[in-house]
Amino acid sequence: VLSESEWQHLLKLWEKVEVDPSEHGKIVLLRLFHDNPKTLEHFEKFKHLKPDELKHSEDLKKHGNTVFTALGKILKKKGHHEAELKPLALSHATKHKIPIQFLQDFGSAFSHTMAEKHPAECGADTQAAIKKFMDMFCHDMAAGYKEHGFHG
Ligand code: HE6
Repeated sequence: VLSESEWQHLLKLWEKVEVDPSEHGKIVLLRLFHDNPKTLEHFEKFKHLKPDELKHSEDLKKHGNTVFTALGKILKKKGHHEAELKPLALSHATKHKIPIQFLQDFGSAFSHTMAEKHPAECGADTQAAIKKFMDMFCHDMAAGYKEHGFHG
């Protein structure tokens, strides 16, 4: 459970993200694909691209926007995100089949990217809040996965 001050740190950071969600999303996804190349294999539309094509893909920016818009909606619920998480757990468990470990890897890529791009908004307390938020996200996604019989 995050404290009110931890949520405030996250919402303040998110104001920076929202200036350009597609660019933030793209950078985090590129970092994820680099750190764990197995994550890329799940994307039919990206897995055949060469590294240079991936880096400049408009489609990847579009997907970055999709992912970060969803993440922002969840964040703004400050823990009361059941309705937002439900469809995500369903699609990532049954359609995309994404192991929870990959969601954790996404969390690391997200956290590292924020620290790099927004050092002023990413002090130790904000970093700790990001970790708590992503742990909560992964925990709740895992619970949703189980309901669909996926033990990723
Ligand atoms: Fe995924 N995703 N995703 N995802 N996703 C999404 C929101 C995916 C994610 C982590 C998605 C993924 C593989 C996500 C995906 C499609 C993630 C939305 C809103 C949509 C969509 O509606 O299209 C997180 C943290 C959030 C918020 C992997 C790997 C990871 C780690 C697809 C292959 C695939 C797809 O469309 O094919």
